[in-house]
Amino acid sequence: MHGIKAAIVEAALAAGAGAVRFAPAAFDRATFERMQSSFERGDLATWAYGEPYAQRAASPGALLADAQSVVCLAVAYAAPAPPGRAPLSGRVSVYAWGEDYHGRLRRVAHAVAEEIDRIAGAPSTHVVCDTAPLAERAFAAMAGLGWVGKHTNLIAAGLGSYVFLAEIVTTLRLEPDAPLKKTCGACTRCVDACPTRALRGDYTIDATRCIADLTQRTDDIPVAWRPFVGDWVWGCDLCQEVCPPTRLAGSQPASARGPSAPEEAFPDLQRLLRLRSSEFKRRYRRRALGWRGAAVLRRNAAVALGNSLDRSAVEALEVSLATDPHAMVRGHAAWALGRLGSPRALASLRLRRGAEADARVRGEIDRALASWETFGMEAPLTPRRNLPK
Ligand code: B12
Ligand code: SF4
Ligand code: SF4
Repeated sequence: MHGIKAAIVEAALAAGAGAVRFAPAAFDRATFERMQSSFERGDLATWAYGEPYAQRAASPGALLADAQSVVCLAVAYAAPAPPGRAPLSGRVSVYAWGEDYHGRLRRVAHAVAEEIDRIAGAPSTHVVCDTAPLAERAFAAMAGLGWVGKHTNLIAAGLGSYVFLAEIVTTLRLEPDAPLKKTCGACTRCVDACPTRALRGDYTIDATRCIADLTQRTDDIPVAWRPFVGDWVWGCDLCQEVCPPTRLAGSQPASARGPSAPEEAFPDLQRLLRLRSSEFKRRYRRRALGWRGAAVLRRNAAVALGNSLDRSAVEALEVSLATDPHAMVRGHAAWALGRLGSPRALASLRLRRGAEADARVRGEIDRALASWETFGMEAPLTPRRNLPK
């Protein structure tokens, strides 16, 4: 048994995993109940998860008949940010820099699965990388790979929380490792750093207000949350940036590959706002931030430009409001112009009010203008050609 586990660990480390531990594959009631409670609170409302998902997520046996063990892998992804940052640039979360991480994760996990199948002498594995209904953090915690922190990410011992998780569910019976006895103790840094108060401090999250969720939803970002999204155009790292064990771990040598271009970490927002399908296919389709399509990225760029409060963004937003083919993007451009609130921004909102065909976008324009009118701010009624910035 120990020899088999040692061989699996060796194969996993050789393939690029930072840590490997073993959990039992039995249905786990505590995981089911934790998950159910979070669904009942509405924490995952944007994901349409329900009780059947919670049942499956707590049952590795639902993925592979006669499953006995779950081999849990942590793959480190911390990387140094490129130096320097241009004005009017947005931020992309570290996990989404470079090639889509699913490819890298699958390569590591499949190499381990092959070794397990070789040891078993027959196919005996099912690989899980992010997309399957399995409570990956819960099984990783059970295996003692790390502990779930108050930011709800798994903090892997010695590696911190900038780790992806992958699992190999197998019919091989492998002795489970013990969970760690660690908790966050009195620390609340992540809770205090979260701009939307998504983290409650009791190891749960209201994901509907998490910036990572807001930037990847395919419908409107609720108006109340837009200012808090700040300059993030994909994901958010604020709660992990302040996390002491994650900071202490730093960038692991195996993954200390910064983005190949600063644009990956800090994209030019005005360029992103113009992103159309041919450039999207070339630059983003194979990256983690591409999976929701180009319009979602343009919408996020509009929100970040509004949050920049930088009047030099007005012209790009005017063009977006007048020409973007997607009503959602035009609506968020209108919001952003309202947030910038310069005379020229308000004038273009008034100009577009009459020309806009979509009722929802007109609603956004009205709201953007009303927020200034309520406070008695005067915007020019007639837009002129050479308006001041
Ligand atoms: C939906 C989803 C999201 C949603 C919701 C996140 C959430 N916290 O639930 C959103 C879009 C917000 C999101 C954001 C991010 N995500 Co995400 N996401 C997922 C996904 C697909 C499902 C998560 C899920 O089921 N959530 C529902 C909750 C209730 O379940 P849970 O998170 O598994 O929580 C369980 C544990 O916390 C456990 N637990 C809690 N306390 C304790 C205590 C003990 C003792 C034990 C044993 C267990 C335990 O019980 C809970 C219920 O079972 C997983 C992949 C997967 N299949 O698991 C990736 C995953 C969780 N995401 C991941 C990443 C990297 C991120 C981001 C960091 C990306 C980013 N920078 O923007 C952020 C982090 C935001 C945050 N603070 O959580 C990684 C996390 C890696 C890690 N180290 O934990 C995962 C595992 C993907 C992967 N395969 O690597 N994500
Ligand atoms: S990822 Fe950002 S918004 Fe989400 S919980 Fe962490 S700090 Fe809050
Ligand atoms: S910042 Fe502190 S409380 Fe939050 S996860 Fe890290 S150690 Fe835990």
